[in-house]
Amino acid sequence: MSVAPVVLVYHPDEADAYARLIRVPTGRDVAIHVCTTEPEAAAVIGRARVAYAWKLPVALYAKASKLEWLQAMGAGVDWALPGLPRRVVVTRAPGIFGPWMSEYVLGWCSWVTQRTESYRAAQRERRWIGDVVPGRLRGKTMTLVGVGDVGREIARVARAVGMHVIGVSRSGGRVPAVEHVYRPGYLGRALSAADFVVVVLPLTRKTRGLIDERALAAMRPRAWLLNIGRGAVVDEAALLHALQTQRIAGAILDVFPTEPLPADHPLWGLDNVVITPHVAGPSTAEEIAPVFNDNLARWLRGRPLQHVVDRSRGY
Ligand code: OXD
Repeated sequence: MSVAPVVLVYHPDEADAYARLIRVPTGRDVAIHVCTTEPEAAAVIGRARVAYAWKLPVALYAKASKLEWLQAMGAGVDWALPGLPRRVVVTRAPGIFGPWMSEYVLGWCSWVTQRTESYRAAQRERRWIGDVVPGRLRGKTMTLVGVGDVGREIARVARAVGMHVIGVSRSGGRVPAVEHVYRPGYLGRALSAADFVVVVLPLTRKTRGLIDERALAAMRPRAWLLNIGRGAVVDEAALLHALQTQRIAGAILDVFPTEPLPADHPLWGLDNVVITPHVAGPSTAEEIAPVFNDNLARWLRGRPLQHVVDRSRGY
């Protein structure tokens, strides 16, 4: 009698919701274990051949001797790779986060150009500020540092409102809706053209600290930086300095090297900074389920998985 392969579903808050949406192809069987804590997962990981997880504690890897495939529930996989045995295939969920993040980006860019803060402040004081007029996104330039599946969707939406879009990528290859894609060696040139710089890079050895003092110095003083990728891609001390000295106009920050951002962090106090708590691209069980279910069917049939992370690149 063959034993049903063990699938470990791990999420500290929503493991049940993810597990409930798993669809096993007719005629196949899997044993689904729902875990919300590390001790629960530790009791299963030694038998699990599949992990469907939100930030599976890496301490479990030492016991994961049967693990063959890890499906990440979030956008990034930087948490998953260090220490994970090479034989484990890691898969992502592309296509899910771009629509969320493009609304976030365009929303906050409009917040800047529409001078939302000024009108709201004036309203609180019952003041009619007819001399303050909004700007437009049309004709402004967005530089996307990172043009993977999320960056491409942001480019598409930004183009649709008439923005110029420039990109930076490892290969410098053409991307739809992006007027010019620069290689990292030309980062400064790409940044110097922007009204809005959007950092949407995964965290890898090559991207850590990429937006450093020099990169920030290349930005125009009226430009805004949006970071929705990973906090550590931006040199936080350099950014803080650029913001405090108004070297750049401001920043919209969703991600930070330390999360939650400590309450005494100086970024909280800056008027030209918007802080959101890592919410630009939320994961929902409903959206990730089809990606997982399609791969589960493939895995059960011994077929190649989709959206496999390139371990040498780190994304
Ligand atoms: C992440 C996410 O990977 O928010 O951090 O999805």
